[in-house]
Amino acid sequence: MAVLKGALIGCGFFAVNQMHGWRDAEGARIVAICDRDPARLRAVGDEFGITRRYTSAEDLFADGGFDFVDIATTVKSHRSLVELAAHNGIPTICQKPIAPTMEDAKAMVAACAAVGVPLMVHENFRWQSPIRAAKAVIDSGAIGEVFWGRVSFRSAYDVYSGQPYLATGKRFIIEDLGIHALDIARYLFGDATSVTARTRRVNPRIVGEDVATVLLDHRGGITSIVDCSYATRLPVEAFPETLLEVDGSKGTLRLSQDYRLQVHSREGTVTKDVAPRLLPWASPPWHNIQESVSLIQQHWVDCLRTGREPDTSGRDNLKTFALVEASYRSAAKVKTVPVEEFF
Ligand code: NAD
Ligand code: 89V
Repeated sequence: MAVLKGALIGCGFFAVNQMHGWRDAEGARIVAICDRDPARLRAVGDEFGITRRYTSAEDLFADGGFDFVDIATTVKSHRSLVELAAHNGIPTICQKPIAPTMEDAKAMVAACAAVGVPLMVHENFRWQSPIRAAKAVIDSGAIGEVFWGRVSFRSAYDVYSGQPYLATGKRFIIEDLGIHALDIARYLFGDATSVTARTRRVNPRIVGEDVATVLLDHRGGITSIVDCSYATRLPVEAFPETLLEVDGSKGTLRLSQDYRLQVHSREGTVTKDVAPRLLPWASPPWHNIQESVSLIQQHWVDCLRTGREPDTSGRDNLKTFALVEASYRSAAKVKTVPVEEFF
């Protein structure tokens, strides 16, 4: 099968991971890059040996010569770039969060559906190997029928130095990080029907909320808690680990710091090291996220080749984004919000 050719738009902080992931991917390679900032364009082009370089996405699409586009810009530009890709009939990956509003997100999904091009949101946290190891335990039935869960991300890591825009937005932790944890909750416990959330800003130097606690009611009757914080000073910094607690009718599962997966069931208690691989280009503590970038990008290639809908398609991701919107509405109104309000 011919190798798929990709173009990447947005050569910033995170795109470097995506470029490494594409270099490792089987069946795809990046042939063109675009960034409106010439310095960033040059840095990524030189590092990865890409000679086709554009400062305008319109010029990139006009020249064409690629089978898919990977949009790695920040959220404000997502809708216009995805619509541009749809207009050009190009299968598209878009970084999370899909959009600033549900209205934009739905318009993007509709634009791609109207012309029949696949859209995948780069929602990579569910692709982290420790999370997948936990999912495999749940699916094996070892802990019985799940009735309660917790997805937790608590840290005091300085995310603002690498991603300064995170300190300036009205919305912060739910939109940027909680979105991953909410997606993991859907992945493990099924779709949610209502949301009760509380938020708070602890760091006075940022604009948005840096602490959020969300209670979710899931369709199958599971209750879960998603909690995230960038104001939590722990004896051992946990960034960027997502920790899990899952209770079932026959046992329990705990994914704790340092990637320890403990499964307690009638057969006894087993603790396993489920640390992610350290890819040659990765650097701890980011290697967990970096590995998931490679995995989700390979998933995209495999889906594109077989005509399968990606697990985190735009259509699927509307259900995760609705939880983000519902969390903000719930926190603002101090009441429980049905997720159906967003559909
Ligand atoms: P960044 O600001 O460092 O990089 C964005 C780049 O896009 C910049 O170089 C900017 O010049 C370029 N750009 C913006 N609009 C453009 C346009 N219309 N045309 C061409 N270039 C344009 O941001 P970042 O930290 O790399 O984040 C990018 C995206 O990745 C965000 O959506 C963020 O939420 C997401 N992200 C995801 C993860 C993850 O684990 N999935 C981690 C970090 C960031
Ligand atoms: O995933 C993200 O978007 C990142 C980080 C993991 C640092 O929060 O902003």
